[in-house]
Amino acid sequence: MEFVLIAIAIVLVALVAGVGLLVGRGRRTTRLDDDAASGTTLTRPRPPAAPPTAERPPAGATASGLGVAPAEPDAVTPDAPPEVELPPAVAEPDLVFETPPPSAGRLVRLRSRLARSQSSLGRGLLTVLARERLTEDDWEEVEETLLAADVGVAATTQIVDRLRTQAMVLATASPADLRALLVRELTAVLGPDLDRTLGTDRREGRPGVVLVVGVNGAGKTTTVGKIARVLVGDGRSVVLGAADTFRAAAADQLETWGERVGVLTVRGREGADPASVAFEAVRTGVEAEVDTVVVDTAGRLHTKSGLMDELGKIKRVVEKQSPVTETLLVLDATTGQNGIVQARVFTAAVEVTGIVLTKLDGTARGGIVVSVQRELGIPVKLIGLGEGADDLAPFEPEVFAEGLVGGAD
Ligand SMILES: Nc1nc2c(ncn2[C@@H]2O[C@H](COP(=O)(O)OP(=O)(O)OP(=O)(O)O)[C@@H](O)[C@H]2O)c(=O)[nH]1
Ligand SMILES: [Mg+2]
Repeated sequence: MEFVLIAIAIVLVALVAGVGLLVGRGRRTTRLDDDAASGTTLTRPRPPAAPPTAERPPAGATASGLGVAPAEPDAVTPDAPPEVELPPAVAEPDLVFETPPPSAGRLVRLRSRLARSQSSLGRGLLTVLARERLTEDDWEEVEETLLAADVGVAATTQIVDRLRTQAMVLATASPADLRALLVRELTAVLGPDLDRTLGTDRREGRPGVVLVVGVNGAGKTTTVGKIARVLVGDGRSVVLGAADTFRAAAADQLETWGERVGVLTVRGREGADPASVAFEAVRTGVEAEVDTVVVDTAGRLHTKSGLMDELGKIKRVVEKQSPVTETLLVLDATTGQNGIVQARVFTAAVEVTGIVLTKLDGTARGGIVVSVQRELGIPVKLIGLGEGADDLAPFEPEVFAEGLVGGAD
């Protein structure tokens, strides 16, 4: 009897040890792609239904053919959370990516999304200006309409002054002429001569680097995803950097955008140093010789000095690899003047070269474009006109003014 019990115990111990070994091996293989040195991971777009793969490529092989060698498995920290599996080294022939439309002409297509501004600003102004003899009260109404649309005091004064000098013309103008006149005056305050070229081109044999900054929820990640699509649509090659390591979901969100158009995302573990992720992203872009690396950042509203430190560090570290060619500040148009106050914190921290105004589809205050540009002295380069993947357009003053006034579609 005793012998039987001992035999059962031995069998049980052997079984437990065997299961333990298997579990251990399983875990080890899923972490093979974890680059413990930098805390970053390279993920290659793959179809959603792709079978999981935890195989390490043969020695000397590179992840996704981009010249980025995965780290040695021995260097993995035991407590590291499981990372995304390494994609197969060979290209998958069945990958189907979306082909976004090119950026040219997007604003013409999207300008009807300015409907909310159009009904309060454009129609309001046209109705008043069409009156037979304009009284002081009428001019005051014009002024109030412009101010209510966030056009700002200086630009409102300019528009009203210029319209008043043309009162004789207005008295006899046809509706079409009136519309044209209003479009012209609005265009004039939108800075038609500002350089709005997006700095995305390769420079001195290195990729262009676009850094995207802004407060919580302004639309940074969405904008980075949409910019990737604009660039892909225009025939450029792109790498994305998920330097928002504050939440894991932020990197997932960005990666999903990249996957749809076949763009690679470099990401870090939650809590990793944002500057090191940005550095890795740009290094990957340099090695792969892509046209542009676009880096998303976290939107925490830091204390001013914290923000300066973090963004400044990201820029400095990135520029060890390649110069930052564009720093875009994303502002939510629905926050109005408040957004301008927030913007000043960022412009003090980094040299912002362009503004992206998002959610213009959700506000009646389209005139915010005018005040943002005037108060910050930085051109609006892109505008967001919806949650759809291709609802981001290069900013064109005249087309925008036409959208505000309406009646052209
Ligand atoms: N209607 C509309 N919604 C937009 C636009 N751009 C972004 N959004 C929405 O705004 C929300 C926030 O966007 P995110 O891109 O996650 O913002 P974020 O700045 O990255 O946010 P954090 O990472 O939390 O700082 C999402 O629901 C977007 O779909 C736009 O142009 N129009
Ligand atoms: Mg984000």
